[in-house]
This record gives sequence, C-alpha cells and structure tokens, in this order.
Amino acid sequence: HGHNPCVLWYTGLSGSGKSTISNAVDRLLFERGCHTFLLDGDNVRHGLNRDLGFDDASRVENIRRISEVSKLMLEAGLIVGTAFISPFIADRQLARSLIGASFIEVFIDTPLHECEKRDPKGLYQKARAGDIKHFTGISSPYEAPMAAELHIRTTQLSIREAAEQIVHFLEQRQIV
Ligand code: GGZ
Repeated sequence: HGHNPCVLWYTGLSGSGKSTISNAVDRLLFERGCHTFLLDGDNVRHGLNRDLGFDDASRVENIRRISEVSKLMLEAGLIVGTAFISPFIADRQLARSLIGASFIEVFIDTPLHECEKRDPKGLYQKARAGDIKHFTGISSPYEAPMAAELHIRTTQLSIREAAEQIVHFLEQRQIV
C-alpha cells in the first residue's frame, strides 16, 4: 500500500498522552502497510541526546537534533512520528521550516490540571515539591500551538478516537 512520507510532530505537556496516541497511530498505519518510525524519549533521549538535560538550551538542542533526524527519515520515505514536549513555538517553527510541507503539527491538548491529576510517573508531585527543576508546566513554560494542523482534545476523546482522527486527517490529505 502506497503512502507519502510526512512528519507527525506531536507536542504537549508531560503526561498529555503523546506517547500513547502516537503509538496508537503507528499501529493503525502499520496495519495499512505503511512504513513508519516513531521517535520518542525512549529511543532518543537515552541515545543520541543522552548528553542533554532540561534547561532551555538543552531543549532547544534536543528539538534541533530531532528535526534533523526526522528530515533524514522523511527523505528515506517514512511516516515519522516525533513525541516530545517541544515546548517552544520558535523551535517547532524551526522544525516546520526545515521539514517543509510534509510537517504536520499535532497538539495533544490535555490541560495541566488533568496531566497533574494523572501524573503516571509521579513527576508533577516531585516538581511541585521542588525535587525536579524546570519542569514543564510547573517551573518551565509550555507555549501551546496557535495553528496546529491537528488539535486533539484528550478530555473529549478516547485514545482510539484520537488516533482515528489523526489517520483520517492523513487520508484527507491523501498521505495514506
Ligand atoms: C519536563 C521532564 C523533565 C522536566 C524529566 N521537564 O512524562 P515523561 O517524563 O515520560 O516525558 C517527559 C520527558 C520530556 O522530554 P522531552 O524530550 O519530550 O522534552 S523537551 O521536548 O522539552 O525537550 C518527562 C521527562 O522527560 N522529564 N525531567 N524537567 N519533562
């Protein structure tokens, strides 16, 4: 089954559901025979970017490297997913201009209070206690997208519905 390569650039707070939703999308695309690759904290922050922390400069460099790697994978013909907080508008804009028309920004919109309520890894609690410095949403900013191609409100959708909405967008764009 043919498809056009693209980059699905997920952005959202820690615990917003980026990993879960991007994995669900990846599975749906795989079932259709699409060649995909998902970049996330597990395979990037522990490898290529293991030298980077969470201060502003590190996040900028994290996103810059991920943008460049995404571009290479795009050139290899893949549907690339990137699941990082990517909190700064300027850095997402840089990724967009590097990648061009194949860049699709997906805002995983989960309000901070909801992420904090879920707190699957207990990170918000640690951040509130001051045990994690510059934590996104607590002591480091998150700049929400104003014109993302896709705006997923997770409080109103199941994971499956969110994933289907994203795949539907790709169908409409004749990417898959
Ligand atoms: C935000 C942090 C921090 C700080 C560790 N701030 O929920 P998680 O655990 O699995 O996802 C978060 C992840 C964020 O890394 P990213 O590479 O996506 O961030 S960025 O795009 O801003 O560079 C969280 C964990 O790392 N984590 N410390 N201080 N998230």
